[in-house]
Amino acid sequence: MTAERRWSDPLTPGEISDVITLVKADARIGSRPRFWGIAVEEHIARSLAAGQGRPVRLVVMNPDEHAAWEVTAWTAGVDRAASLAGWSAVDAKRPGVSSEEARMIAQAARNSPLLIEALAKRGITDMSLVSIDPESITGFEPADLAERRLSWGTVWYRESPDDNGYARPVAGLVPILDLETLEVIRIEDHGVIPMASEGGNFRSGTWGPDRSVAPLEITQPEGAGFSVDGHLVNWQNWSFRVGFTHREGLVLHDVSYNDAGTERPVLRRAAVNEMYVPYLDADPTAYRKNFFDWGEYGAGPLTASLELGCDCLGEIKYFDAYALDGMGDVKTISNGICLHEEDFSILWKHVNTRTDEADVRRARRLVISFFATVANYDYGFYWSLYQDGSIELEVKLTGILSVSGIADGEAPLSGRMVSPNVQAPIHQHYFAVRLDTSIDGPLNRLVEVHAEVEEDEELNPYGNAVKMVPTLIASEKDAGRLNDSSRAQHWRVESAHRTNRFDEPTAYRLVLPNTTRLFSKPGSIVERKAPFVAKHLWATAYEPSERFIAGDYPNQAPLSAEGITAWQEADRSLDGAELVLWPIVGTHHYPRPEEWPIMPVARIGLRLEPDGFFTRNPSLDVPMSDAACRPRAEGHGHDHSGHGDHGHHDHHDHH
Ligand SMILES: [Cu+2]
Repeated sequence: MTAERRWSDPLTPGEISDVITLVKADARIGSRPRFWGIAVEEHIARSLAAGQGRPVRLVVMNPDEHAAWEVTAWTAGVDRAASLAGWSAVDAKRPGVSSEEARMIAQAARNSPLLIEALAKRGITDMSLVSIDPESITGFEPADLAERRLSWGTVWYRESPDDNGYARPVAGLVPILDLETLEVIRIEDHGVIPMASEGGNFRSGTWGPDRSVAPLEITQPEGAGFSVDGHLVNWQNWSFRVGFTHREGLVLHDVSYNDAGTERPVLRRAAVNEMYVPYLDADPTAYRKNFFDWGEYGAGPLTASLELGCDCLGEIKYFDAYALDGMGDVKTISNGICLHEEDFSILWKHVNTRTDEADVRRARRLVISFFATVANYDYGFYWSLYQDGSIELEVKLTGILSVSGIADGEAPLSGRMVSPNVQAPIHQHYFAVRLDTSIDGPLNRLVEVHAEVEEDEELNPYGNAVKMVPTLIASEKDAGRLNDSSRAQHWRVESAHRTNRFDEPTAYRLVLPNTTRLFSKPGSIVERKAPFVAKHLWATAYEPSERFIAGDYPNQAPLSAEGITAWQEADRSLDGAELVLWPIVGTHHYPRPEEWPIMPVARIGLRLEPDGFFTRNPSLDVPMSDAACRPRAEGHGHDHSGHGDHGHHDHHDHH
């Protein structure tokens, strides 16, 4: 039996199509409308009863009129039929680009005499082996075209239809594309460079026979340890609700821990809010590569179906995902979200050497994940809940490097050779996470903590005394923070309501990895596009209209004008506020030849750990599981401990 639809549940195919049918009946959208980004208005929906119709907003474009509207509407529910509520014009340049729009402009480009002629100069005449990826152009619009809805193209060649589509970049060629009229406006040709001579396939057998690998099976003889009711998940003491949006993909709502019978909220909402991927290379086919992958495309429709290739092992619950495509149809992503448990090595352990007794507990985590395929790159987003009360987000970066052609005998200035005539530019990936915290209730405080020596000699006679210095981040003007792991720096999110037995506010600790900065020149377009990457943590007081860190419509947006740096100017109090944290987790990617032709997974993420939230170690009740430690008959396979990720086969399979 399925639970009744709750406000935070993903939109259903019926809800989406009912609303789109109403929008399509309106004459102003013209004969070839395009759609983008339907989403529930969560701040209104929050107060609705289960099963009621929900308020949504979406964008519809009329490319013939260079017009776009944000439409508000209600989905059908037990209390109402679907209805439209309002239309408000938005700048037609600014809505995100759908995969359908991308396919249309790519086909138009393949038919363009301008492109056919430029490719003929390079000996390419079979246009069916050419692919063009329209890339967002924000900040790099040619001055004479600035009012048009634009894109620029990266051009790729395959030697056969099943060749790696991203192994042979067509160097020096940059088509400027109009997404509305579907025309190649002009082509920049920076000169012919020899095409990559070596292929980039990664199928089994391409570069030699497969190695032999012993079977490794995960068995859960009594089934999964979690329960799912609709979109509500319960596992050990944790519970949360699964959401899914066009912009963010997977969303976790109402993450809560049952502490000996008391439900204690931790997060009201958690999602990866935006990605920014700037390329730091002046090559003519690379310098415009700076993507807001969520705001300019959208995680929802880019979500990969795990039916196409399964990532998870063990007893798995899949959730299908639904997205609105660019033509107004519902795109079903079967098995878009994966929920499963993983063994995670040791939870805690001690050997009493006086008695030769060992106490050890095996750790387990509940993982909910999805993968988004963004053209060449594949990004996995894995949220894990642990038995010790901690929460982790791990981002897995894999797929194919976005490369450029390079002339014979040249060395890349801002990149690395990965194949003959192919260089991979230096670039970065910033993941802007949004955490609506609710540590023991809605009102929280943010405190930054770092280590310092005690300077008072009376208090520190031996010179070794170190104290942890807390600083309240009292208002938004102080709430753009840099990480500094050399000072043991971290943040504490404290309850404004509840204290522990030591009279401290109950709290969770936010730990960010040693992350990166942009390195580019001040005032450069890459910097002005995304001012939020200048800090590692931002905090705001909850405001429903402040949804996305780079603003509602970052595509072709004015630089630096919208998003979190603009919101901070309100300087609202954070001292006992409905706190929203925006950690920026960034990785500087200096490519390696070993990441070609496909990248082994690279990982980055963040951790939330209980910090005075519980009275003591909350995992003392985890029972011993001795079965895992029994020696195998062959005598060589005690325990493959030390790694916990059974989600991937790479480099774990032969110990
Ligand atoms: Cu990368």
